[in-house]
Amino acid sequence: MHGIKRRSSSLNTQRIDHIFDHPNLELHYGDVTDSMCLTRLFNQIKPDEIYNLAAQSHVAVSFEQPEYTAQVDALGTMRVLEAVRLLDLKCKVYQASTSELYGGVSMGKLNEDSPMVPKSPYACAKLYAYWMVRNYREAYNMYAVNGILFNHESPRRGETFVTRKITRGIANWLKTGQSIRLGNVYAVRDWGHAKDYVEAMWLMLQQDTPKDYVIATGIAFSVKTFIDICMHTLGKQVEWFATGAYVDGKPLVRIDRRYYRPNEVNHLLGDSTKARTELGWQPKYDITQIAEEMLKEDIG
Ligand code: F7E
Repeated sequence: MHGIKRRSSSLNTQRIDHIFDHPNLELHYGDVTDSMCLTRLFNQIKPDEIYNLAAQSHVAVSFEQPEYTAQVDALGTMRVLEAVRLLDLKCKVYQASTSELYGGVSMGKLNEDSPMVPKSPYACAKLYAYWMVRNYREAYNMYAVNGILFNHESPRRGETFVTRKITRGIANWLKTGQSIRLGNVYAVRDWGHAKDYVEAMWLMLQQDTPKDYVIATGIAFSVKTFIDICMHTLGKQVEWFATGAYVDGKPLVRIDRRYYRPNEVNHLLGDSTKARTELGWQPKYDITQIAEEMLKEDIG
């Protein structure tokens, strides 16, 4: 197995440290903004499967860095597809697409045919990538698929995404009493476990025909409810007010407008019937198990 990592002045491989020395893993420096490097690496490796998970993946940050987000998330995907096409590789390509494409305009369950109304520079860039994958599949008969994944979490989730911010924040609150500053706690997401979703990615590349699939649990909760679930697993009740939340009379959450987004995606709920029927996929983890696992890791 080969991986591509970006050069950084500080170490950035913490999340793969446990497999860093695995004899079957080879890491290469590279970047999806560098097409020559991609072409050279693909030509050298001759991969059977490519998983393009490279992205500026933070929705809020994409409003601050729209051009960079487009370079990586939109044009980066095009560079991957073009490199495969120009080298005439017979490899399969998985594209990390996203529920953000839907924009949260519908309160219903979203499937592969639901309208896409992107509401952030991140979602706009990912929509371009989504269509390029479909176009390369049709125009060049390439095995390229979009996995339209809803939010997926685990103890390895980046610290600035809301679930991890909450589980780390609770661990810190237990130690120091310092509250967690959050934005819109009424936003609703369909949260699954990254382990289940990675299995779905792999399944998508093991089929006879390349197709796009929604991967979701089919159950959605607000950020506020995620906090309630976390505290419930610790045997505590949360009291909510307009300005935040209290536990045992001590502030746990403070609402901070700095974490509101210029355009919010309020509600995302997925329907993964197609993946369940055609891939035989189904999630093994529910939200409580996800919260428990993340808290256990962060509280230690
Ligand atoms: O926010 C709200 C925030 O940043 C979830 C990425 O993996 O999933 C992820 O995108 C919700 C939003 O994830 C804070 O406004 C409130 O409504 O954890 P998140 P996301 O934006 O849904 C999709 C599928 C992707 O493709 C993305 O790459 O929580 N929220 N307060 C907050 N969010 C953050 N980050 N921080 C807060 O303080």
